[in-house]
Amino acid sequence: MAGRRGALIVLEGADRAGKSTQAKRLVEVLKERGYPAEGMRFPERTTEIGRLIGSYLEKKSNLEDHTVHLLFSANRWEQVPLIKEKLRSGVTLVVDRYAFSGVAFTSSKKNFSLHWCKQPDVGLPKPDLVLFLDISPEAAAKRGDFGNERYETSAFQQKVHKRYAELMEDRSLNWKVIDAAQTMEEVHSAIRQLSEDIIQEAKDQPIGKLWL
Ligand code: 2DT
Ligand code: MG
Repeated sequence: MAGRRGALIVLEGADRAGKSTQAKRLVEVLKERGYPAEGMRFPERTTEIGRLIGSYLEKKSNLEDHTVHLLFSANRWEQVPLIKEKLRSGVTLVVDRYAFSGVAFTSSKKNFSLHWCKQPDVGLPKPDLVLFLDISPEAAAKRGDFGNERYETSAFQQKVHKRYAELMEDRSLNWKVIDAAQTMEEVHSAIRQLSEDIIQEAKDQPIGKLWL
């Protein structure tokens, strides 16, 4: 029916929680079940801003901490016209990281408040569902070593986990915590069910604004 929009579904969580694998699988299965769906990820490293971020994460360049925070946010804003267009055309978007990663990571640095970190992303399209793939640092470590990118240390990841917990206290967002220590199939079926439910709920509602 005309006018029915797709849902904005975000996956968040620590490294090794399985976000990218689950995002990909969710898109495939939604499509099989007849829901138009596409994946998206942040940072989106292929744009000009994304290349600056990629080089920073790979430690090929250094950027001042506020500056890189704003670049991550700008990297989302530059996709907003596309996000709105897709949702309005009925496509459900499954997004691997969003503003919550932005806030959780930067606010884990010294002298950054949660409040300051949220501001650049205020007004972004609001996710209809935020799936937090929760895994203990110990269980994550069993899945293999961290990589060599910036932020990939267990000390930093533990701070990030605490910041996510603070963000999840915000009841104006539809957070769902998934135990990511379950098998891949169990995690998948949990998020598929929640996603199918939210697609039904969101389809007749306007797109919301984040943190407004
Ligand atoms: P991936 O490993 O998922 O590519 O993430 N990050 C991400 C931020 O610091 N701010 C942000 O706004 C976003 C979206 C999390 C690369 C790293 O970038 C961090 C891990
Ligand atoms: Mg990574």
